[in-house]
Amino acid sequence: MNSPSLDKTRTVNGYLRKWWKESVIYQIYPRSFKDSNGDGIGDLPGIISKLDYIKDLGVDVIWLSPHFDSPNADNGYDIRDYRKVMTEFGTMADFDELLRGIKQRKLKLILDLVANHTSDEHPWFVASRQSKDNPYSDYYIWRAPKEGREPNDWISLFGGSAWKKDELRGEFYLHLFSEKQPDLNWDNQNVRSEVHDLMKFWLDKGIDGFRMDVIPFISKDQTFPNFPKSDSVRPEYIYAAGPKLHDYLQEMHREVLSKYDLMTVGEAFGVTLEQTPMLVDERRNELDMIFHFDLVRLDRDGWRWKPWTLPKFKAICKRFAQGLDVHSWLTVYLSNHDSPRPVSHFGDDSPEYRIPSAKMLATLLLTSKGTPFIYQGDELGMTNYHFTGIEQFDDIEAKNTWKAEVLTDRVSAEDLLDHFRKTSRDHSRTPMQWDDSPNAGFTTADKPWFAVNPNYQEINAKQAVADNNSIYKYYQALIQLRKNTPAFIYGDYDDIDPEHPSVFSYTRTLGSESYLVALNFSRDPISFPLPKGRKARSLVLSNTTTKEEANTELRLNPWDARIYRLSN
Ligand code: ISL
Ligand code: CA
Repeated sequence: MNSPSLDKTRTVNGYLRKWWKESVIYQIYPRSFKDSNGDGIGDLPGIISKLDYIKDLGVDVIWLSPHFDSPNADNGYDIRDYRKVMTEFGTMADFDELLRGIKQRKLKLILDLVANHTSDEHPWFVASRQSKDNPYSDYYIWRAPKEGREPNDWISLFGGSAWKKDELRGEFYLHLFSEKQPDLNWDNQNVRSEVHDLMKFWLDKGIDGFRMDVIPFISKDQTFPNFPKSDSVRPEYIYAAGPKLHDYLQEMHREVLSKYDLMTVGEAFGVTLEQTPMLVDERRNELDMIFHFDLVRLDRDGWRWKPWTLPKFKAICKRFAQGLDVHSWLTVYLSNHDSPRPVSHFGDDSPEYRIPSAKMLATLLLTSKGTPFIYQGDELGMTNYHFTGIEQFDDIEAKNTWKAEVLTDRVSAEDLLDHFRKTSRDHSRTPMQWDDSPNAGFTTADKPWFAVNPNYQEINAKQAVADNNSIYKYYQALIQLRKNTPAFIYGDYDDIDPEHPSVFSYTRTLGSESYLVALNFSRDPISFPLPKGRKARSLVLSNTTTKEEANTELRLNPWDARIYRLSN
């Protein structure tokens, strides 16, 4: 923490100080980050070559999406060998050099623990399906057919049934994701010990923690009742409410997490705000923080897109910023490798407003309450990709949904494509745009593994780093401001005008320090009255050249973002 006012204190505003509460985290999806050997696929040496770029942005921690050996049915979220680097990404020596480079730059590294399931090519599953009485038979969840059918009506989050009949073993196995991602049986103590051991393998190399993939799903009610009749409950809320989740996380804390100075963030698809303290209250010794999905999926109904409003967006932000006590910490994110690009999702990716709206969203991300996560390329204002046909998609979720919905004539191809154009995970997986050379400098190969967004000529890191008015430079300024302003980290949050249809304005207050953030989520110029008795004094930062020192009202330009220091 750079701020001198915090140097010596152990608690701030009632919160215990922790390095991960004061950090800004940058997520790398290695497949799409940087290719170093011309095979069209991102790799670890490619990341090493860009560590200075990451360091210069001002972030503190890198979250690396899975780099482990995988057949890539789900781009690495289907692990075949937890102790081997995926061949396309390089070698263990490359990993060791990456970690050295990260440490040398005083950065930290967290890895992606995918332990709810493995690849079906993992040796454990290969053995498990051989018979019902070998040491690995119960590493996964097998059930006999029920009247010749699947054991219950659970569905895969990638479409279709969550049960697959294995002809060799003659039973069904559970897969909450693709058939190539069989769920591990966490009720089996041997499975839990195996996971603890693989965690220690990487922790003993010196990594600084884990992002834990769908960790709330690891415990299942193994009587496997059908879904509750009311079809209003989405499957992820059932899957995230297993009976022994907290036992297993507390055991993991005892056996592994408590032995290292690390941070953990659970991907909590299907966990509500009300359930959050059960997972992250520091007195429970489970996880440090979790990712919620309420905000990034406020416009989603399963794979379908639905309209959203800013008051709804703000209500979610307020609920989370005010809904936890000092013993629970939050994350803040607008995107990751599973979501569309923020400037296309929540901003305005038109040529005229892409830059101000991307900066406006960055202002929200970096002045909100909770540890901010930046996804690779968002610091450049990278946009969604203009998909025109299903053959352009790579994501197994898109392909499986297409099979389950279009090939069964339940939905028209055009209808599904309309939704995918707004919601697909593939939007965030187009290669990082480094410069205006062929394939955006991502690879020297003629054909990268996935299409490069053709707008790389004007949207790329080389241009951004050289342009003082770039989104990248604005992210740098915001990150520095956040680090030097404890009020943005530990300060109280208050929404100034929850019902305003286009302006999002809130204060962050810590003791006598109070800041007002005003964000115009529209193309309309708006006069925004300040709250009675509050005067916006000095303008600290803005995404435009305005110098407006406001007293009673702000005249906001389209997609304007302003940060003012308030005087009480
Ligand atoms: O699209 C989704 C569900 O329909 C996503 O929200 C995502 O699948 C879910 O949040 C779980 O994501 C994690 O686990 C998946 C993997 O495909 C995602 O990339 C990962 O982030 C299975 O490992
Ligand atoms: Ca490569």
